[in-house]
Amino acid sequence: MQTVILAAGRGTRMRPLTDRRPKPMLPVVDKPLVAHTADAAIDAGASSLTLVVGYEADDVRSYFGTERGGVPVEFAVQEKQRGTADAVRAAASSLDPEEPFVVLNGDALYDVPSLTTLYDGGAAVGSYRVDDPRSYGVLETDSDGFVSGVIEKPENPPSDLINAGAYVFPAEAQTWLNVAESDRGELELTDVLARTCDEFDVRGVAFDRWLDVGRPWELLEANEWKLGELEGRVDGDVSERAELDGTVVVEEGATVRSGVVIDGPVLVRRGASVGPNAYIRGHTVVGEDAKVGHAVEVKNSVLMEGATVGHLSYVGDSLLGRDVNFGAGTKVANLRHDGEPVRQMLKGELVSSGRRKYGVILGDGVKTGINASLNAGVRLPTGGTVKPGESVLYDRVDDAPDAD
Ligand code: TTP
Repeated sequence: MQTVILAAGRGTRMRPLTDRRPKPMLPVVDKPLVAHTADAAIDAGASSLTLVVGYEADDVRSYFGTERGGVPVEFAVQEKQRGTADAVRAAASSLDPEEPFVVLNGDALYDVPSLTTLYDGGAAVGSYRVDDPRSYGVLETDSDGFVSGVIEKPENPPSDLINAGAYVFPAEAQTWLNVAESDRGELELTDVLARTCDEFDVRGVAFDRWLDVGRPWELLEANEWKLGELEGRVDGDVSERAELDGTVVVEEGATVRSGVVIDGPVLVRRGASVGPNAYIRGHTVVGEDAKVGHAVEVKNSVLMEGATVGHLSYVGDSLLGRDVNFGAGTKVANLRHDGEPVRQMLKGELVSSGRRKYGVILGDGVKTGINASLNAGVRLPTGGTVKPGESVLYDRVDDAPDAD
């Protein structure tokens, strides 16, 4: 089925990681987030892909080109983020008007068997079961078990199934995309869904596994999910005096030196170097050309391309942007003394990450001086610096709207 993937988001909640790349291009294990969406769609039965791009569109275009997994890929530009219905409208000219179509959010991970069930049939909406659905769009069903609508942030939720941003629309819906602006000033795809529910039987397909990747800790979760699916292999150069346990992938062109201990699942990408005498554990990605040096411990973290943690440092539960450089002895805190979930600033508010262990989120090119210490939940802006011996207790990213 022809498939539209929405990837025009700015990803403001992912700041500072999205300062220089769109959220769908953030790395999840060995490929960008949106490539996982696209590949799941292809496995589930997509016959063509139209990616709706906007912010930093060229990044997405150059990654995908014109074909993926035997399926043609096209791009549609949404100049301004005016809402999800507007995004699909931008893609309409590349759709066959006589055929139904699938729409997927390009910043979510979907399990393939559930997505296949979504593709195998008529109009449908994907959903996911959560304990407390009150802050989401919640699915309502009629007496025949079909979806009758989605209610946004209800005080008394009609079900525990939330809208997972995955839809099969009938061909007719291509002409229903000119919806009115919602209260929050956007053109919403859920309004198109509402009309589809009025005129068609809409299946609710509950996904076994699904993850919306909107906030930095969800990028960690996304990497945890996909690292868990890796099969171990060593194509790179690993010293016989290194110890690899659990699932470990060392890509061709990567080096693991003497005295290193790696407890998987861990991915060491091409061009990366680890050791000597380093300890990597938990769900960790050492990105392309990244370096983890002597006496460094890295736990449950993502080191993006070219990040360097040279010596005597600790990195836990953290996201390090491209070309971050740690001075010797830089330490990351990832736990509160009171054991409560670590909080992080997000669009000007302090919010709970829900994680007891959560470290730092560092923009591309951050540099720390020797013996810097970074407090749990702190974000540092792209290109930011930390003085030798400095203790960074509070967030330093500007979340003002004009920082866009
Ligand atoms: P959101 O996660 O709501 O928006 P975002 O990705 O810009 O993130 P943030 O709120 O942090 O700034 O978007 C959901 C999906 O829809 C996501 O895949 C991006 C996509 N989208 C568009 O393509 N165009 C749009 O106009 C909007 C609102 C979203």
